[in-house]
Amino acid sequence: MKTLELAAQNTQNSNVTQWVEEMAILCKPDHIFWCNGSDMEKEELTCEAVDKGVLIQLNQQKLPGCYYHRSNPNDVARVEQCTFICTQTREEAGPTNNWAAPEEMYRKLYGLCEGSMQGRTMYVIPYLMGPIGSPMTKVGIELTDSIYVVLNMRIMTRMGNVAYEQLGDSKDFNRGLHTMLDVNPDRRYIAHFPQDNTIISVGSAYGGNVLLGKKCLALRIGSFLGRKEQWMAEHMLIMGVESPVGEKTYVAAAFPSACGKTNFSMLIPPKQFQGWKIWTVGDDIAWMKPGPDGRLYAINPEAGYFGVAPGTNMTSNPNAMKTIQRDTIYTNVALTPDLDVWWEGKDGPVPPKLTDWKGNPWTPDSKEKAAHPNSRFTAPMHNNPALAKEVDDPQGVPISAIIFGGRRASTIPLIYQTFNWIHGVYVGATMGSEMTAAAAGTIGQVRRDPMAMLPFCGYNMGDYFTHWLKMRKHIKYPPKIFSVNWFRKDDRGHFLWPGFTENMRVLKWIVDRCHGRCAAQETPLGWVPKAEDFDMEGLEDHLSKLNEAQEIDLEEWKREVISQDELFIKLYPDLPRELIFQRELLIARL
Ligand code: OXD
Ligand code: MN
Repeated sequence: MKTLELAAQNTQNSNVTQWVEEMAILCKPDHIFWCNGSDMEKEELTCEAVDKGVLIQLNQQKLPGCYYHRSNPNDVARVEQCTFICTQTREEAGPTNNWAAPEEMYRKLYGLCEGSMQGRTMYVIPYLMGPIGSPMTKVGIELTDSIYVVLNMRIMTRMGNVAYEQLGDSKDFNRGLHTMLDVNPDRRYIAHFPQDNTIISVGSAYGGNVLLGKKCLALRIGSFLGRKEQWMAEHMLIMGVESPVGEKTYVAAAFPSACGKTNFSMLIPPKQFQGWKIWTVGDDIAWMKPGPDGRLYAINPEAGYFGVAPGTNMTSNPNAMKTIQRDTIYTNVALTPDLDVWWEGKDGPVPPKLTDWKGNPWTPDSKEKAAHPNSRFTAPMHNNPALAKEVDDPQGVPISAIIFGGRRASTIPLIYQTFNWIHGVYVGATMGSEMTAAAAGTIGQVRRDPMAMLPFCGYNMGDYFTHWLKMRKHIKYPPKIFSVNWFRKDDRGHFLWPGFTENMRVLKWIVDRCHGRCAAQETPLGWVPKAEDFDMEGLEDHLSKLNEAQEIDLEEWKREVISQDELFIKLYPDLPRELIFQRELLIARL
């Protein structure tokens, strides 16, 4: 490390410079590169990444400003088994997290980091999670030896000197250290030290494990800080629903990874909904805090989308297709001979020849998928034609409805409204979903994923439920809470609801309920739409399927309640009694 490079820093904040110096002494990089977030810097780093073979320049006529990256095939998803919450006690992390004692984990990881950046550059990435100047925004600094991480962080966050400006001379910033080592799964750890506001990630280069602002800071550390500071960090999209008369209603929705949050947040209403418009505030994460007017306000801490490519097309998400036409980094998709991108479920015919995500020749006869099922695009939110202008508003948007939804082939109806906040917390807490490719694991198996936060809650899940219950006291006008399931199937395995654009019909009912514009029918689960209030104009052929999608099968529900036991028993010592009572009430209603 050269003194000269420490002098080239862009901040006078000695809390930052001292920590960077300490980490540089540990990791021993050949160079330190202080990112400032400028366009010139982006160009310089992109050229370097191309020269080094980290990025491939895509066809610039078709995809201006777009690049391609192939990850190590052993490193393609989040690895929950390597993710640790290192609180002082095991109880604070709770039974749903891997726990290690902080001292022990620091020792192990600093050991692995020792000299890990020799022959490499350490990039210092200052970034903001949240709009500039927002009291909810947090500052993070990530040190990494991956140029791919720098270029992705530049899209996913407000990155550069702007973060030093917000930080001033404070020491209140997240310290993130990332080093790839030799990208070996045996030496892969994503460790969080919530009490120190610190993250250390080693041995991976996959987005969710290494873009430390996203899952690590905005959710795991964020949820921990949220409990301490009376706010909520949630795995939720945020959207604005504008009616034909210009009324705007803001909705947040939690679905597990790869269950369509990005698609839903960018929805284009069907033609029968003339004058309705959806505005995207965020597609993955919401930070929510009670405002002075008694409502719950949300910001999207991110500045880009790290979306799943397969299945993205002009039907599922036209706005995403437009968003990723330029200035996008693609990871692990397939390539056409003219350096365009392709993935399973993209529009148009399957190309006769491709190079697959591993770099091998691929034809439609090939047995394996051309794009990895968890291949991704990283795209700036400002490319989204439906981007809400409020996205940079420091005070955020007031949330009227919260939606919980999983991927469930049976049991869970298309839509119902919970009776009240506590009941809503119970429904969110007992959410289940079939597993997807976003995390390494058994695809298709149903697992309980409370509030879609199972892999992202930075402390004891039982205490997290208590935090949700307590927040009610601070929100005078709480959002109404709904449950949705776009994925229910009939006996022959066909989806009962067409989904995508048609989800607008469900959303409109939710908005009408928020404004008290329609009554609803009471069921054992909650309130469901009356036929006359649920707009099926143009979709009349689907009426019988809608009824099937709304069916409440008491036998299935008894099994559902019994299967919740697994989670409840696991969390029992810290489970708020209110949730146990809610379960009793549901059983009684059933
Ligand atoms: C994501 C995830 O990448 O949830 O957003 O895995
Ligand atoms: Mn996510």
